[in-house]
Amino acid sequence: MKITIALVGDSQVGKSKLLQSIKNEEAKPSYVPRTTTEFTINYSIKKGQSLEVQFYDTIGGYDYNYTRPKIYSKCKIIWLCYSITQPSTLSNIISKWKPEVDRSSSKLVVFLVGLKADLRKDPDVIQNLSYSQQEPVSPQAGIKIAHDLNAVKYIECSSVSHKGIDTLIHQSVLALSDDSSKSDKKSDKSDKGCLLM
Ligand SMILES: Nc1nc2c(ncn2[C@@H]2O[C@H](COP(=O)(O)OP(=O)(O)O)[C@@H](O)[C@H]2O)c(=O)[nH]1
Ligand SMILES: [Mg+2]
Repeated sequence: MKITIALVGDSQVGKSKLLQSIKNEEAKPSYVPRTTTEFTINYSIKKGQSLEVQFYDTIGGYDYNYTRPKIYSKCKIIWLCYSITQPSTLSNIISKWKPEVDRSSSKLVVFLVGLKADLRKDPDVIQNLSYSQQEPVSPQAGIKIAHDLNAVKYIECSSVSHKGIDTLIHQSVLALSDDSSKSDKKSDKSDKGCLLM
């Protein structure tokens, strides 16, 4: 079985860097891929059982409005990505990205992914946001929006500390694997599907 995942969200939220981390590439300091990229990894879900996970990066700009839906149509899972350091990127998930994904297909499994979690307590980030009476997005706000959007899970991660990334992939694989019906029933009872790293 192959699992296909597209990353969607505003520019600069950290989609490409997340994929770089997954690829385990030591990125050169200023290197960020400019084009839509795609790659596959073999993910080991448990001993003796691995499957292929294919990732599609997307570009948030207006110029790519026509190409993104073509990518969604190849995928089973969408990671709706926003930056915890920029509340407007979460608002745009609601106003722009989720509707765009929904127009493409109603069958996609959607995760809400909070990126740059390492910067939530960063003094510079907090100060810059305070100038416009804002603050970094709280876990509770992320959980609520994920719930409102009918996302399968809310997961936070950092491409710098690598926290949360394995959980994000693991939960995505679980959501489509044979065990998913069992584990979903379990998590429905316990935590409404939100995982915070
Ligand atoms: N501190 C921190 N910076 C990040 C993280 N992810 C991305 N960045 C930085 O945010 C900027 C935008 O990242 P990029 O992956 O190009 O965003 P994209 O436009 O969504 O693909 C780059 O300067 C990255 O180095 C993260 O998890 N933590
Ligand atoms: Mg990018």
